[in-house]
Amino acid sequence: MKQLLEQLKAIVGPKGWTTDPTDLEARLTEWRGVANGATPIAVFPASTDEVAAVVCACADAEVAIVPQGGNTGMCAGAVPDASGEQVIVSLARMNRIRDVDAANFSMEVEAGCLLENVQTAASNVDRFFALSLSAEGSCQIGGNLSTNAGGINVVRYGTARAQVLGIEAVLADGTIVSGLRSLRKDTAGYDLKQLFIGSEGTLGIITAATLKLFPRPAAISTVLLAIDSSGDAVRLLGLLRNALADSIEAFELISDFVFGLVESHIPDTRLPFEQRAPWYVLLDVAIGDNNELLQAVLGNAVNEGLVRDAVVAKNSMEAGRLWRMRHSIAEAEKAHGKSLKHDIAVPISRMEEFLRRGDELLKNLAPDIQLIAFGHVGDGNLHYNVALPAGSEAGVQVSHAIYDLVNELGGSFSAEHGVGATKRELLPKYRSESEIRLMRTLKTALDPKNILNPGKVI
Ligand code: FAD
Ligand code: 2HG
Ligand code: ZN
Repeated sequence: MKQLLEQLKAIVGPKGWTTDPTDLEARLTEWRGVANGATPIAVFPASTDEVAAVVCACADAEVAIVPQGGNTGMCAGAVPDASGEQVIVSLARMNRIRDVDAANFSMEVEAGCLLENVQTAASNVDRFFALSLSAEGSCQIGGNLSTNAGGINVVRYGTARAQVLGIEAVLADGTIVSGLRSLRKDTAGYDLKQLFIGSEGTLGIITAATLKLFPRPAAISTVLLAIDSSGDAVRLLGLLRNALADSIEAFELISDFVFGLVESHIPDTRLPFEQRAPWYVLLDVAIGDNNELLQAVLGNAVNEGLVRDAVVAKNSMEAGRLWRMRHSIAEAEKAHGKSLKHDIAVPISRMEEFLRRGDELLKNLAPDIQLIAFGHVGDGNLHYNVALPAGSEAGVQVSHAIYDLVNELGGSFSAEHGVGATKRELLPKYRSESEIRLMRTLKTALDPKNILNPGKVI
């Protein structure tokens, strides 16, 4: 190991590494403080060639690599294990926007670009990069692609996977695979970029990507709706989709308990309704100046008994206030205390049944539980998190019962955050044997020494 460390330091130069325990601290633990790892070094290569040289050196020494972006992931995928023998490779110094091609609606960026900076670079040439999530000020595009991140705009634009035209990646033997084409159509051979998207650093290290840009959406109206039941949210989604089609940019469901947590833990937050409701939907509609259509559709929803009360933001400041409440949920939940996260998806048509049966199940298993339910119902993806009373031992049983229900309804135990280290044992349980075999075949073919993020996903 000592010899490898000297080699790595030489490859990345004096600004490209740290062994200082204080610098390393935040890199060894997941965002919520779960999973504490150890490492002899974090390296910060400044180019794709340096990443390749680092990987070659680690492969020769058979030492494992943990690729790290902004370390905002929620399943301990970006932190090393406790052995102290895994090297962190951070992409933070590879943060250049290489090229923006406004005419082609595309841009080429390095993996370490913060998501927020990618969005700004697109907006500077009057284009729109569609991925958006609460951690956008600190997560990196490489991390977003490696986790196939979702966020609030999936209902209209799809997940991270759908925002990519090309990928440059370094394989486990140090080979650079350069597929940075900026084409919408390309049927020449296998679509290799998709191997690296969503594979959480286990099949290669993403060093750059060509991203798809969209025209800026029409002026957006932000609306907060108070509703009586989660079932009404699903019916409302159907009604709005029929009437407004693709202009729905975001459709988020949040329980009253969750907004209560935000109001308790995040300064200057308050719901704009006089009377509270059990649930709320936060909606962005790119309606332009067609306010009459929006008013008519909302009026219709009220007449159908799907909406109890509504607030339409009058300006961007009011919209910002509403979205600040939504984007503060994870922070508020963390301040509230420990909770179990269940980042699940079911077909939207089964969401109501999931919530009804989930409620019954929790009442039977752990009556003192607090349900922290919110999320991207427009995509069928809900954060069905639960806080258990201190000392409760029901955690594992509760999680498994929820995942079994999700599975029965044709859903997924991991819809957004990935598998990482914390959900690894769930994969063989909820994926078929043939799928697992194929995943293992791919892993072994691409990483025969198992040095890329071992202990994660598979
Ligand atoms: P990291 O956490 O550093 O890494 C995530 C995984 O990708 C790890 O397995 C790591 O090894 C691997 N990896 C990182 N970079 C590379 C690379 N260049 N090449 C290969 N592998 C790599 N997620 C959502 O999907 N939707 C949300 O709405 C959302 N909201 C969030 C809100 C908050 C407040 C927080 C803290 C997190 C949220 N997340 C959300 C989770 C997280 O932000 C995403 O998973 C994000 O995509 C991770 O990016 P990152 O750069 O922090 O990656
Ligand atoms: C969100 O949608 C994130 O805010 C975080 O995916 C979810 O904290 C969570 O469980
Ligand atoms: Zn989410």
